Amino acid sequence: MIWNEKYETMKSADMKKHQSDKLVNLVNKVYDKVPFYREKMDTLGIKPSDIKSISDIVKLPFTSKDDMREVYPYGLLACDKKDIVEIHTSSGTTGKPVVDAYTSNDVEIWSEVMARTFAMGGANEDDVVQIAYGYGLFTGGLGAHYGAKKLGAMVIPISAGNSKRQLSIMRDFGTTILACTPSYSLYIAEIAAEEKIEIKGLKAGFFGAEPWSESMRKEIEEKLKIKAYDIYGLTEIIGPGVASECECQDMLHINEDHFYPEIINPETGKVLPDGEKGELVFTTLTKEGTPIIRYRTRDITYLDRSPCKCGRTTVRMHRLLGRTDDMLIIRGVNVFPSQIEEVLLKLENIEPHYQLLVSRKDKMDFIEVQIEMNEKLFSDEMKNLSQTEKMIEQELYKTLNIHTKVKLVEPKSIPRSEGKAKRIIDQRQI
Ligand code: DLL
Repeated sequence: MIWNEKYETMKSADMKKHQSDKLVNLVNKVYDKVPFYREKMDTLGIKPSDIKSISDIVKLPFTSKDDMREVYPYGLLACDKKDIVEIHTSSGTTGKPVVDAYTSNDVEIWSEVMARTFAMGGANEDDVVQIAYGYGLFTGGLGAHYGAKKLGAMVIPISAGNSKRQLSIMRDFGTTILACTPSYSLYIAEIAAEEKIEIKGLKAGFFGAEPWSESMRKEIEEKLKIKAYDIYGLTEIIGPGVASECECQDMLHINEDHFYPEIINPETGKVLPDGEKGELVFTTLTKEGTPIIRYRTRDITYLDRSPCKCGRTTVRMHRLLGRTDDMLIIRGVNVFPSQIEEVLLKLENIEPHYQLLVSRKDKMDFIEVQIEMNEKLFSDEMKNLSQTEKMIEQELYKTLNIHTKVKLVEPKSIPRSEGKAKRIIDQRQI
């Protein structure tokens, strides 16, 4: 089912007109109401009247995470504080958090784009949606909550954690849809196997908030016997609901009537043509509380405007290929953790639980890839572990072109996560 036929199947020329109208309004509004944007535009010598259509967006300045932190907490408000009905923030583990402030209309938009997300994966009002993303300042829990409610489904707002309870609630209430991070869905599957609980009746899962590979999707689909959909979003823009996969499960449709995407070269800031990989940039066309102009996400992907079999016409993005700040440079070679995951999860007798330990010795960088064996490999004393480790090192070399050290570790020895998984331990700064 297409939730919003009008916008999700809009002709390209009509979408451009819609985006142009919204952009002109937005620029006038922020110039008037947000000193931060007015100063940035004045520095570049740009007036709101210079922006006449969506193609003029390239004249506008970028906004970075640091910009947002500098004006914490209320510096980006484009409306009266009394009109804000809810706030969310990023975790703030690497500095001051960034703030997303929503008017009631913004919450309505958020519900709408998340309802589209669930509908894209075949969910409807008959479904029972278990939301195991964290509730609170993190946008995952409440974003999914608003969308599932708007869809008319029954919501189980269980939040993240307490995995045994997740399973009993799932069984007792007949959950059909699971929403959580991909790593947490595997943890739930693992607890089910341990407790010998058969997961029945789930049909789909909506997973995002952290990187995951195609191999991880296969693993989740097999273990939970569901269809697993990739959903993407970020606090600065609205939370989840920015882009998501349809039944084709190959690319993510961007809700471009609300969030205008561009791909830029991260070094030069120049806009790249469709199909070329670069940094994803978003402008919120309709947000009232904290609208953002040309936000540099640091996420790497490319755009595709070819028609999708599902009938939607919205521009699509490839699932994330990495982040500009997640990229490890090891002895001059760029390495993305997702490339490592893709290789590991295709191998037999290992679990989808791994960690990358990055260290520096004598001015040389090294990666140690720690990955769990499954019970079979662990108990099979005839196998020579170091041979298996060498084999995995060779497989990784074929993809990465650098040597890594692989260490097979005992089953269940790598920490599990209920929210975003922490895959990289970088000891180079210590
Ligand atoms: O993670 C919002 C969200 C919640 C998305 C639930 C999907 C589901 P933040 O905490 O601000 O917001 O983190 C945003 O997470 O810039 C990406 O680097 C990463 N990310 C989000 N979705 C995906 C995904 C939420 N599907 C940052 N695949 C983003 C890979 C993702 N990375």
